[in-house]
Amino acid sequence: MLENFTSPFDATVVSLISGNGATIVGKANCDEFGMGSLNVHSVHGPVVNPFGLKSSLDGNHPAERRSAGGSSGGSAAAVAAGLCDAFIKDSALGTDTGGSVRLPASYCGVVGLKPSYGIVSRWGVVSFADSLDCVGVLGKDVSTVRRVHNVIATYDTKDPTAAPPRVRSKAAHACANRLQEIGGSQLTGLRIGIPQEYFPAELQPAVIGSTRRVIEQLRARGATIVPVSLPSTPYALSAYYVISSAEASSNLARYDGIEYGLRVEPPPGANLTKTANVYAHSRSRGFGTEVKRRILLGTYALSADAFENYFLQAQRVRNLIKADFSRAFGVSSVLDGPECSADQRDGVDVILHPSAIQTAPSLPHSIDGMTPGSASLDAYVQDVLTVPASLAGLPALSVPAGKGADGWPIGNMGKRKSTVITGLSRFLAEATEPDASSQSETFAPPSSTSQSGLDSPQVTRDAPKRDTSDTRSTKKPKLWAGLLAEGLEKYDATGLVPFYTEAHEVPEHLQKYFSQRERYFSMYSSGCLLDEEGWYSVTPERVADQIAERCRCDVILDAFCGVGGNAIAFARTCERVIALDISPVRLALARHNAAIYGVQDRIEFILADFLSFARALQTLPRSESGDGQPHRRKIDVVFLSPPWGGPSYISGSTTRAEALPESEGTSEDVHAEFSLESIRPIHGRDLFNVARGITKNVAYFLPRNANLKEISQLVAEDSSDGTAQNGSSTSTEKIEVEEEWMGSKLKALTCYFGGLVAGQEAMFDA
Ligand code: MGP
Ligand code: SAH
Repeated sequence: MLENFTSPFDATVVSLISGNGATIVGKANCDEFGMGSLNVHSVHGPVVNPFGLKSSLDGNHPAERRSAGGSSGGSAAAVAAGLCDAFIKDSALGTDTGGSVRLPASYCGVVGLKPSYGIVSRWGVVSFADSLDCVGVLGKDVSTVRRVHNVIATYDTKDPTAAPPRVRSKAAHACANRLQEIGGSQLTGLRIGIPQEYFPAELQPAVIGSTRRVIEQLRARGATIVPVSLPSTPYALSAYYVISSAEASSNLARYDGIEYGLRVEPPPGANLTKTANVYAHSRSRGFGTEVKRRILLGTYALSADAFENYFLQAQRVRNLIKADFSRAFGVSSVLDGPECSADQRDGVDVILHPSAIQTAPSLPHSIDGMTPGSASLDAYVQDVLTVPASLAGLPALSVPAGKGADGWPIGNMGKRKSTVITGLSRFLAEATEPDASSQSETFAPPSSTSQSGLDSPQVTRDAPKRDTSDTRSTKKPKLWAGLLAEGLEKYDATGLVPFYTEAHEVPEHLQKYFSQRERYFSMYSSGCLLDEEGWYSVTPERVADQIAERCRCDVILDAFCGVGGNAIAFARTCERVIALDISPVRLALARHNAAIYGVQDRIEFILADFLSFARALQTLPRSESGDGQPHRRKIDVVFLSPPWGGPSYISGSTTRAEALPESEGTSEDVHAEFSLESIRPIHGRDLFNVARGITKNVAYFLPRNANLKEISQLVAEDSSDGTAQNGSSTSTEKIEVEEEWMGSKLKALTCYFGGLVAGQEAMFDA
């Protein structure tokens, strides 16, 4: 799809390393769109693990073609082969969605780091699964990886999922304090957890042996080895493939052959009035088999029939996995938890386990010759030990840990509770020094061992417990107790996000919103659910009611549904609400919240990008042609409440001077003004024009510090009817700006256009 495409700009990570003196020596081979565990899904062919070639150089071994691991296999192979020796010698970047840096590191005998989610900017990185993708580092040794990591782990305002500076410094402090407690080169005080679930039957015996050696060395240096249990681990792989494929199916929708990438013209005579016909040819030819497989899997998981059983279930598993880690660490991740959720003294500092179930597998002679189903399943199983850290957003590092029975490298992995890797890397590097005394190759997993002197894990969990008693004679137990009343199960999103009832359960940065919960949803205590973005962007109920009153009509399009604050209010004043959002989780939360208000049946919740939706709408004929073909649905009002670029919107837009060249830019107020330029996903002015292409009746929810001059220019610049007026304010159309106050506090502005403005009612049906 992107074979002949050259990006017109560099990703932030590339600019950062170049700016710090690096020379980019080349782009490495990888699985197409990062999808694969063996690096065999690439137009350039598979990556061959250099270890097999190196060991043949002594003349005693034949060259062996084994996998370098995937998807960032090219980067790992390049480091292992010593091809990257500029800048910081022997390092390369890769991307890790479910193990794509750690697995190749393990197979190639190098160090691979997946930083915490959000620590390294994803801006400019081709997206696979937004909630999991991380840029990682591969290097010959731990100190190299640390140096590169320190250069690229920088806050980037261009990445909306970047961990904010507040979270970074909190993590750094927590880590520094803990390291001070441990102190010195001895590891006295360091608590290392060994998770019993990470020793599955498929693990090669030599991998167990090597892990055991590492554990013994760490213990000899004073570390305390603690068996831990992460009971949801067996469900992680399935949840990972559902979530990552669902996100991929949505992300890869952008490759339609229209704007960039491969374009294959439809054959002569094809019905071009159907947009899908136009896209299908490019997508069928441009994507490889594995990518298509995942798009189909993901699209299915998001379809109405499968959404509940697959997508929502996978999200619940993800939360259970995060909770497992929080319990083992005795503290929640700084990325999403309150200060401390369990007894920290019982928690471990790091968790250690093998990186992969085996040494590098042999490369298949031909990918096409593999049985499609079994081949991909075999490949998917390779990720079994790496995906939990991805689902939980935790940092994880794979370091070489000796050789397997076949003489090939083994990796061991550590996960850390904090977002900073200093310390852990040192411990692991020291622990895996080559003078390791060899030990027996048999190892009983800690949970069942008495020889190792480890106690059985004492881990409790408050997640739903499975009833193991014989239930045949009794009524089937209810497995899931949701927040919604009986009969509404299909709308129930319980478990997707926590339902907070007490302030102490709420992460610090959400406290201010939690204290206003009944303003957002007066029925909050009946079980309303909000995720992080939902908390800081939901429209307070009374404000939403006021807007809904002004927007009374037959059909309203709520282009940015979020957790449903406005959609629920519109359902009370409009016949029909079409609610869009690109986040399946928020859409599920909105539907759940609507069910609490009893209005879920008046709202059509559609997982869609507003821009694509609007584009698709334009291509349909206005009225029914009688031949059963879809036609353009009449939409009376479009409501826009787009993302304002995060909770820091109030500090204004630094680029405002550019946005309005005629402004003086001197007074303090000017600096605090919010420019439409900061609206996501596109410039607020362009977003407005897209909405006006659907109807003139637009309500636009904007920050209280929005620049009024820019807003007034919207109608003058409106090019939706093809009569752009180049900013000359000749338009006679009026705009009404409503201030949304709550008590003595101005919360936001709603700007009304077209027939929604008093005195312009005639425009409503125009
Ligand atoms: P706020 O200023 O972040 O919160 O947002 P708060 O606590 O009400 O204000 P404070 O100054 O008293 O601390 C005010 C309101 O703006 C919120 O209640 C939301 O309705 C809305 N809002 C905030 N953000 C960041 C967004 C956003 O990104 N998109 C949309 N559509 N609305 C937002
Ligand atoms: N009015 C909503 C809040 C909207 S917040 C409420 O009261 O709950 C903005 C929402 O826009 C987020 O949920 C985000 O996922 C969604 N979004 C971002 N880009 C989008 C796009 N291109 N199309 C549709 N929705 C989008």
